[in-house]
Amino acid sequence: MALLEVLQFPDPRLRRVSEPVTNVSDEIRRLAEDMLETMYDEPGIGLAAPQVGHAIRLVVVDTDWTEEDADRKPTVLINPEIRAAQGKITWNEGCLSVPDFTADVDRAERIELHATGLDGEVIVEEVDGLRAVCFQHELDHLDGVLFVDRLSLLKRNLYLQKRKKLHKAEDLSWPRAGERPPAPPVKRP
Ligand code: K1U
Ligand code: ZN
Repeated sequence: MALLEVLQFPDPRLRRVSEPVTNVSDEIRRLAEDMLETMYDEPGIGLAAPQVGHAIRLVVVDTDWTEEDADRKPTVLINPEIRAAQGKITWNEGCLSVPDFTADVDRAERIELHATGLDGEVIVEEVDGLRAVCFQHELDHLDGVLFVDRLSLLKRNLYLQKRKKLHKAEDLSWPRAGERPPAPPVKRP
């Protein structure tokens, strides 16, 4: 098993629409295992394949686990689809690809999700609350949608400004300890 790099906004690979999985190969099984390891390590309650650079419709979730509770109930979803949705819920969401930012997002309160499991079994889940929110967040990733896209323009701009400030602060502290300072500019004759 291996820890994978989680792509960060604004990486354009997060914006691709993912392709369905047509064959559950050993490679897909290994990727699902690595995604689960990465999700628990980050830590997170979900992870979609595009977040680790694979434009395929594969998602892992575990909405029950906590860092103190070793009891893990991972779910691997291949080609997941939301077949029914009801109600409205507002949830304060985060995203492993959008660090240092959370915001309230409106989602369907209750959904019916259909998918295939790693052994080819049909998965049908009728869920609400955090699990319903997490499924909708992860399925958005498969269509290149991030939770910041679901915010008002005002809130999204607040995030972009915060991000700019953070990056400026990082730039000012460069070069970091141990790093070589930049070469002086080349003088023209
Ligand atoms: O897809 C992702 O980026 C993962 C994301 C999923 C998610 C969180 C909240 C609402 C909807 C979807 C995360 O897991 S962010 C981290 C997080 O919420 C969390 C981490 C550890 C314990 C509990 C929650
Ligand atoms: Zn996310």
